[in-house]
Amino acid sequence: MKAGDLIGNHSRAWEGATSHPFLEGVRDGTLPEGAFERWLVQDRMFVEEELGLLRRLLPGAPRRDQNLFESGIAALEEELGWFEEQARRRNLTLSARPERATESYLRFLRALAYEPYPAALTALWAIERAYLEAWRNASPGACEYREFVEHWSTPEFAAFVASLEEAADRALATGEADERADALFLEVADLERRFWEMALGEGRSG
Ligand code: MP5
Repeated sequence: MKAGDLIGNHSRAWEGATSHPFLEGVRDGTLPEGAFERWLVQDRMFVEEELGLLRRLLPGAPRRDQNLFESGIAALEEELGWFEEQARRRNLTLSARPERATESYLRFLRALAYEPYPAALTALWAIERAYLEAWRNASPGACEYREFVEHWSTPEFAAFVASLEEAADRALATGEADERADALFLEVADLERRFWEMALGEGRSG
């Protein structure tokens, strides 16, 4: 199996992850009040946990993939600083509680390090590819959100996602982890959709 096949094999689930009223709101500037800020605060928690995941996966990765993890870690560290700066500019407090959809995603990220490497890498690729497509779908974005659309639309980010896909394809080549990779891909698609729903204020906890 190739990682990219998963998108066509699960096109409805993928559509749910990458096209959403939240993204239409970003594009048209019609988001309900508070939705973008909620997404921002919750997504910073996601990025912090994702950084932990990359650090945990790095030592067990094949030598030829280690560079990819190192550049991913550096990019995520920079991104965390960027999120914090964005929050500061908007006077948002970063100490909020994780929403239910965020909790589910954080739990998923923590468990990924225990999955077979090819399946974990496929999930990581799906996570990044989802944001690449989702934010492209919001392009060019209303002016107050444009910086975010651009952040996940750069050629560098697209190249990183393509490198993850190549690495996932190499890792999947034995076929041994295909079933697990397929299941994790579907989980990512569902978690992504739920994250957008949460940002719009649906399915919130407490
Ligand atoms: C990403 C993200 C992309 N920031 N948040 C969610 C919910 N899914 C995917 O990850 P990155 O590392 O910020 O590009």
